[in-house]
Amino acid sequence: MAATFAAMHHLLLVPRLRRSSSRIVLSHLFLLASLAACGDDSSAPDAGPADASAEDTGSAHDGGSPADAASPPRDSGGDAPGGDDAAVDAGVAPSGPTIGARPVSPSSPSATDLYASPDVPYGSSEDLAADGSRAAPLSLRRALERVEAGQTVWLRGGIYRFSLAGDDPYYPTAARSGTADARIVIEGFPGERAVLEGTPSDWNVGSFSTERRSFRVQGRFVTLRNFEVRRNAAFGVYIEGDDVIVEGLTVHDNLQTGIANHGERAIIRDNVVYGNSDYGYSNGIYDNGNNADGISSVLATDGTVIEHNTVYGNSDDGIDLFYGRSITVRRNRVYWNGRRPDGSMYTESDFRGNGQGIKMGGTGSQGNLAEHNLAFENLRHGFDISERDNLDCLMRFNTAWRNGGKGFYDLDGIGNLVQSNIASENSEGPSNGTDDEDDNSWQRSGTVAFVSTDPSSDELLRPTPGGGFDDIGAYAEPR
Ligand SMILES: [Ca+2]
Ligand SMILES: [Ca+2]
Repeated sequence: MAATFAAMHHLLLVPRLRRSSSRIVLSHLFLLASLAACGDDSSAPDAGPADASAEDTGSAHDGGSPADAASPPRDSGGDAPGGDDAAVDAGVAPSGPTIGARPVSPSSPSATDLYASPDVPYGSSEDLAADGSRAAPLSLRRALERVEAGQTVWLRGGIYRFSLAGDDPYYPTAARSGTADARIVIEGFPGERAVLEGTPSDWNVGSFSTERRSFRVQGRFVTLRNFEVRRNAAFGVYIEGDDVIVEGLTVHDNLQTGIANHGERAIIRDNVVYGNSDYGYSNGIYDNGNNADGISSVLATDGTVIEHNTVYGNSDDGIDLFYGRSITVRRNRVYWNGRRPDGSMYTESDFRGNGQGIKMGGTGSQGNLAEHNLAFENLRHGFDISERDNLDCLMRFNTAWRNGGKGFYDLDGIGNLVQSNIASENSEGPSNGTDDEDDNSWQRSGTVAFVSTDPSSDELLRPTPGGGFDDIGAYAEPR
């Protein structure tokens, strides 16, 4: 990690440059990948609040990041930021829990779409002869090479296996771009289960870079919908292009972060992300649990929305916004991070995962918003502004319960605001009691009682009506 650490410290010295250029010139992909891998606290041995010192007095939060205003609920028929609403074609308002992943309605096949089958080997005579119709599907690789703006690639059911070993080392790459009005969609065929599966033993194969060991989305205006990604040797999904939507995916058991976003204005919603872990690996991007988050959005990912995901049992953090700015994190259900996906603890002495539920960013982060999230039973803090110079972060209407650290860990005096949250039964208390806390449960009298503490309940951690707390916390609406 030495080179990465050096790179990190270099970046720490140039936040102003980064702010003036939203896409800082970081052509060195390994660096990007490494940053995504670290995704958090590489600048410090731990998410260590100890070194925190307010060194800036950012302006008070205006009550919501830009992303907040730009992304209404999905009942508008689509909430792609940047005025791309028409491009989101899943027009049915989802049913399901208020907080956490909901079922994502499939889109409708069209005659011009392409079909991919796990039974068609890339470059085979069958693949070369196929026209990509439902009757004559392509290999996934060939479909991704051919797809045009406005087309959907339908993934027929089965397991698509990828490996760097052998004569044709390959993990899937979605390199082609759609447009705002004609996205490229890669979607699991309705009623079937399409699984993209990597090979964990690829973690140390030759000189392949991190992105080569991941399902890589390089194109712009690409949507991934309703399939499964597992057992990649690095990231489950690695987003490099802007304006990407990832929804309805199940992403698990990858050796690095489940969904790692490096693009601007991504929408990451209704995914189930669990069991991603680098524990047992210690080389480069792997650090015995310290680097595999559920979802990360780092560096120049302005305007990204991470909502309605269920994120649990990842070895490092649930959601990590290291370096991220103007990111909205809402209605996510985040638990057991820093623990195994069955909730059991890592008891090994060399385990290094931080285990924060939602980490709101580090040095250079600004204007991030977390609202209506549940974070419970994570190894450490539920919600964390972990490092100095995280400006204008707003955490409101969230609930933290039974986390191993504090409910809310925040730094004072740099424009952050912790408001109208509920914290209950967190091992180290509700918060660290700074001046930027307002009308939270611990600032009221009485004890919070919940309708349900059953993790499978859609009413999990809803305060008992009339109990004095039902106007704050994750289920309350802003007044
Ligand atoms: Ca992390
Ligand atoms: Ca970490």
